Amino acid sequence: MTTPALLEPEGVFIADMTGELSSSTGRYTKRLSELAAIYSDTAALEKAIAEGSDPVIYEVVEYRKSGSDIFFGTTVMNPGVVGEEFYMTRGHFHAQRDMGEIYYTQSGTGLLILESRDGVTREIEMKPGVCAFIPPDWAHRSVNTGTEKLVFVWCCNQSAGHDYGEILRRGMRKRVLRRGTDIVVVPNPSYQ
Ligand code: PAN
Ligand code: ZN
Repeated sequence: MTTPALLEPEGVFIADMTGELSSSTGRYTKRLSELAAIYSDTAALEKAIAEGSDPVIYEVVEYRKSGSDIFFGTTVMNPGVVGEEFYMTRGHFHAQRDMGEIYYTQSGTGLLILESRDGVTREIEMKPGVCAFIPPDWAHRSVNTGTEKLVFVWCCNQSAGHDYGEILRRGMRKRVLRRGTDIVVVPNPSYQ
């Protein structure tokens, strides 16, 4: 057996309010128009886009080194709603069903919604200092319920992969809505 080459250790500074990494290897941005399928209020979504604003909902910045088992990065979510529904990520299961993840919130507030394949749902509050443990085989979606950016650091195995298909097709069982000044978690009426 050959010994793998040693990788160089590195301290990466993560700016708590912007999620920017002092050293990063990739990034992507998701705008509202790319996420149309996940919001229930199609009229509100079309109106926002027709009015010329196709806001950035979130940005993901990653630090990934070939030859390592783990990698990490940040997700930076803007505040806002589509109709009553707070800005959220697509949500996914990991393609590798035995691989979990952690989400450590650096700034802002939100809700991490999770569900198992057989329909158990959970919510974990996201706020600075909370490290959410996402066990293997729980679908996970983050929702910015605050008025500031929600910045969290995630870390998982590079092989974990994303399985978006199931959540895109049928949605998640719970939705997180703004009702006046309240944040409410309600069953998803269009869940199939
Ligand atoms: C995160 C997510 C990131 C964006 O890095 O990929 O927050 O969410 P979606 O991928 O659901 O759009 C993660 O959970 N990686 O496994
Ligand atoms: Zn994940």
